[in-house]
Amino acid sequence: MKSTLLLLAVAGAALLSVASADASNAQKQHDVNFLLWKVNEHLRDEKHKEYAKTFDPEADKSHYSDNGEAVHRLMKELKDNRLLQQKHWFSLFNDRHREEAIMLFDVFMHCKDWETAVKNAAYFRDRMNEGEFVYAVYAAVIHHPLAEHVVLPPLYEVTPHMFTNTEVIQEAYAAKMRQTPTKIKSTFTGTARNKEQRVAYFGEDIGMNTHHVFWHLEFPFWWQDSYSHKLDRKGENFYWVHNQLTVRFDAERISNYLEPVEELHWDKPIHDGFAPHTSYKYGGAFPSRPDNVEFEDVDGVARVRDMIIIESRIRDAIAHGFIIKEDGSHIDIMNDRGADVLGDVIESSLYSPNAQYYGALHNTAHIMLGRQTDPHGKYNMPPGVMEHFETATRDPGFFRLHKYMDNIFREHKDSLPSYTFDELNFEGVHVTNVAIDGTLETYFEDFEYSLLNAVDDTEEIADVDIDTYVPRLDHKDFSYNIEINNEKGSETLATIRIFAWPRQDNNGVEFSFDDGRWQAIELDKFWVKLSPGNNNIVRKSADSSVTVHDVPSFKTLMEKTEAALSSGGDLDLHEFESATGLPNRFLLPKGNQNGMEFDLLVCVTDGEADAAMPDLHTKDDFMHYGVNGVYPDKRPHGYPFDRHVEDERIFEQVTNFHHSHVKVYHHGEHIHHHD
Ligand SMILES: [Cu+2]
Repeated sequence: MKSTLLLLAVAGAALLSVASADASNAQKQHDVNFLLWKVNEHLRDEKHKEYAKTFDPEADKSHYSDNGEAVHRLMKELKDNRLLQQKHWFSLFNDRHREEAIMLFDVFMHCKDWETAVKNAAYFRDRMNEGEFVYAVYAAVIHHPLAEHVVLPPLYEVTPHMFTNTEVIQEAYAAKMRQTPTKIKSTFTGTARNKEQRVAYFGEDIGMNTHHVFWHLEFPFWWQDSYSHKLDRKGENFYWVHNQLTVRFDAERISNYLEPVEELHWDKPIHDGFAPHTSYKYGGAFPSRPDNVEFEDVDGVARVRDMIIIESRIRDAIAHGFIIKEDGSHIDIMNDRGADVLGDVIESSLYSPNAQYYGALHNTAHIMLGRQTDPHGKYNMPPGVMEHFETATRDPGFFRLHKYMDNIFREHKDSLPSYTFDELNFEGVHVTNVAIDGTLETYFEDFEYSLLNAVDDTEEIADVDIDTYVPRLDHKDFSYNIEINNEKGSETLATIRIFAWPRQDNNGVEFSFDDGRWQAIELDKFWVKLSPGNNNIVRKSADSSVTVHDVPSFKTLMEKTEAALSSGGDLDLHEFESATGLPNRFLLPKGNQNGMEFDLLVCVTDGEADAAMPDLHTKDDFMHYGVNGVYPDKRPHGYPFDRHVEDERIFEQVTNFHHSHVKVYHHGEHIHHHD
């Protein structure tokens, strides 16, 4: 989601004046499509080819808002032959790789007009590592105001190796050699002997993986405000997006009769091993890890001891209620801002007030986990799945790591005072009934995507379709039917927050309210105007503001773009502009045959007091994880269940909340819609 606010506030007059002479949406979409199409091969667009050959990035510095500083820096690295070679793996967690990718991103961000950006992209695509190039283009399209309406093609069709099993990729290469159109079945990794396989559909879902990548692109840990603006509540968003992955994964586990994830401990073995069955396009297979590996120090990264020290410094800060800044002064965290500061500290991002002291618990832990197969670099293994946002959730270790960090956040949140009746009460507003129209029912459906960009080819031979199909969790459409009585006597702006959590654990033991609420899954959040008297609000599951819809396939995107270009018509891909958010398919946890019980909480709070911007009740696609310069909801993420519940009766006493029980069914049917 690109920001218009941001465009006005930061980019200023210079940008607006060139924007009028700017390329059309269809032209921009065409350029991005072709820059990312077959990214490991040569450029295919004639104009781009010409740019790559003849453009001199430093010839006219007036096209850059920094007078060509960023491009000069990158050109110097190129001329000095310091850049990572092509046809080599790329990892964001490799400091040098990341530095190079960001240098290119920095060039894009300083291009004052679209054409200059495209010329640079074509030029550097021919000369830089492909992984770095893709990363820089994705980050720039997300953050550059000039790319506001550009839709990024599905990442699993741009770099299919990062999403697809090795066996399937090998078959794709064979199909390409034979020039035979092929549809290949993909299955999840592991076997029935491994109970973790029961939830592999979650960690290996290509849409969920894309969501994870996109979130980290919207809120990069390497972000500096000088690129354009401050990322609002970045640290708190970090906590929340991973909290939601953690609690959702546990709900999937309970759906499949598995115990919730155990948190990771540095001084205990990593119980579950992992065989990724995934390979780099260049650089061989992702390393596997056997069961019950003891953590070892990783050369050049960290000692296990360092991790424990960093953790205890963070826990100390939580116990003290303040973070110590680099200059020795204190930041109070005993308030709603606390989680934001802690998020910056724990990830850590460049927003961390003291990375020297608190380290980078999350990022370092990702690398530590990723390297346990070859901690001393004896076997020259490439980075593990944990070192890529695309692949990290495939490893059950990911969820153990995030449970561990989530518990640190909980320690902080639980140290804050509970909400009181007066804080939660919305005087004169009563939720009188909540019903579900339709049934809460999930199923698996096969989904097809193209592997064309995985295989090598030549321009002379025409493409044949090479696709794979993979089962994905989805749910039937349903609506919430909410009755609200407004006694205020005038129109009232209200926020509606919908949460659900599993009623019982995998042994059938009921969760206490306080444990249940910490596992609250955010299903939706929206603003409405309540009329005086009775209001009947019907909210569709498809409209959930925490989810996004599937982006069209790369092929469809290209066809639509070319059709718009040749007819001179408009290209409106508005609904796909932001891919940050869980796939809507994942709104409901899988549930089970008997109906898995959930507590359903509908909370209506004061919209006037909550809203960080006007007219939220007229917007339907504002939310996700919040960018646009300002996060729309002033309340903390997870409100009102983010704090320790001292006395759950309060939640039954406030009439603006509604608590009921619902069941989510899964009948095991599997819908195939390929040939
Ligand atoms: Cu993450």
